[in-house]
Amino acid sequence: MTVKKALITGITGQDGSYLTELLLQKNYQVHGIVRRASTFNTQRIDHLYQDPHDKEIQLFTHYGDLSDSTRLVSLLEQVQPDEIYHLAAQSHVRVSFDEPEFTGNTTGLGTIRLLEAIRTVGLPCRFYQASSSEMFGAAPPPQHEDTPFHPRSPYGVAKVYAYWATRNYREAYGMYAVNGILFNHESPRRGPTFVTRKIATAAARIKTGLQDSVYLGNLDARRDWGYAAEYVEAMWLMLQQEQPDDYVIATGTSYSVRDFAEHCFAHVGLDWRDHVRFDERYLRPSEVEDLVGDASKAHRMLGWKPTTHTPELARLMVDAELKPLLRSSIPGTPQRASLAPTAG
Ligand code: NAP
Ligand code: F7E
Repeated sequence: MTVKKALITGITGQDGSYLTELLLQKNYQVHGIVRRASTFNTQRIDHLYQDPHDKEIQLFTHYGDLSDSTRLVSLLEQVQPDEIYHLAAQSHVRVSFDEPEFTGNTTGLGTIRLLEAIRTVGLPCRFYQASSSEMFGAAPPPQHEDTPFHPRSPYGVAKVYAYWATRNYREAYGMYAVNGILFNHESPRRGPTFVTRKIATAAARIKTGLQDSVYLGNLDARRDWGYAAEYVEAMWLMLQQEQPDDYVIATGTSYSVRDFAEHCFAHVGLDWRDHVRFDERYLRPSEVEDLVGDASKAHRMLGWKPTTHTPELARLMVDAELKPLLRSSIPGTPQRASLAPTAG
C-alpha cells in the first residue's frame, strides 16, 4: 500500500501539532515546515519526535519561511506531497494592527506564494487553506459559506485575500484547493496571548496563589469557541471529498469573553469579578463583536460535528494549566517575566 504524504506549513502551531498527530495515526508520512528561530520553537510537536536514523520514520521537518518562494518550490520538488495543509500565518488579530504589512506579507501573500509554487512544480496535490471567521468581521451572525465578508483587521483583510487566491487557483487552474473557514478553536496548546488561554492560565495561577489578577480588554465580544483537536479532523475530511469546496467549521453557539472568564474562574471556585481588571491596551482599533458559525454544510457533506462546547472547553483548559502547577514542589514560584512586546 502506498503511504500518503502530507506537507504542513505551521506545523509548530496549535493546529499543526494536532493535525500532525491525526495524520500520523492515519499512517501518513508527514513533512512540516519550521521557520528558523534563535530558540527552539517545536515544543508543541516535540512529543512526536522520531529518530531520523530510524528507517521507519514518518515525521520530517524542514526549514522554510512563507516569505521565501524559492524555498517553497525546492521543498515541494523534494517532498512531492499528496496533500498540503497551509496553516502558517501571523495569526494574532491585535498584533496585525501593529504589523499590518508583515501580516499581509505572510498571511496573505504567503498563500499565493505557496499556490504559485504548486503550479510551478506542476504538483497534482490537494491544498487546504486555513481561512478564518475573522473574514466575516462585522457581518451579522450566524455566518455561513455565503455570508459576505467584512473584515475588521489587517489579519482579516489578509485572510480574505488568501481565501480568494485559493478559489481563484481552483477556478483558473482546476486545482483541488479548499477553504476551511474555521471559527475560533482553542486548546491547552493555544498561544498564551489569545484570550481563552490567557484567562485559563490566569485562573489556575490565581487559584494557586501565583498571581492576583489578570488584565483584559473588551469583555463583551462574543465568539464561537470550539476545541482545536476536533477541528483538525474537519481539515482532513475536506481533502478527502470528490470535489473541492469551502466549508464553515464551528459549534453554532456563542459566548462572551466575560462568560468564558466566568466559566474558568467558577471551575476553580473563584468569582471572576474579584480578579479581572481592565486595560485599554488590549482593545482593538476595530472589533469583531459577534461570531456564530452555521456549520450545517459540513455536518451534511463531511459528516463532521463538534462534541466539545465552550463551557467544557474552558474547564479542560483550566485543568491543563492547573496540572503542572499542582505538581510543582516549589510554592510561590515567581511569575516568569517576558520581554515580548504587549500582544494581547
Ligand atoms: P498559531 O498557533 O499561531 O500557528 C501559526 C504557525 O505559523 C506557527 O507554526 C508559526 O511558526 C507559523 N508561521 C508564522 N509565520 C510564518 C512564516 N513567515 N513562515 C513559516 N511559518 C510561519 O496558529 P493556529 O491557531 O494553529 O492556526 C493555524 C492557522 O489557522 C493559521 O493560519 C490561523 O490564522 C488560522 N486560523 C486559526 C483559528 C483559530 O481559532 N486557532 C481560526 C481560524 C483560522 P512559529 O511556531 O515559529 O511561530
Ligand atoms: O480575541 C477579546 C478580543 O485574540 C478574542 C485567532 O486565532 O480567532 C482568533 O482571533 C476576543 C476579541 O482571538 C483580551 O478583543 C478581550 O474580541 O483570543 P483572541 P481572535 O481575535 O478572535 C480567529 C478565528 C482567528 O482566525 C485568529 O487567527 O477577546 N479580548 N481581552 C482579548 N483578546 C486578547 N487576545 N487579549 C485580551 O486581553
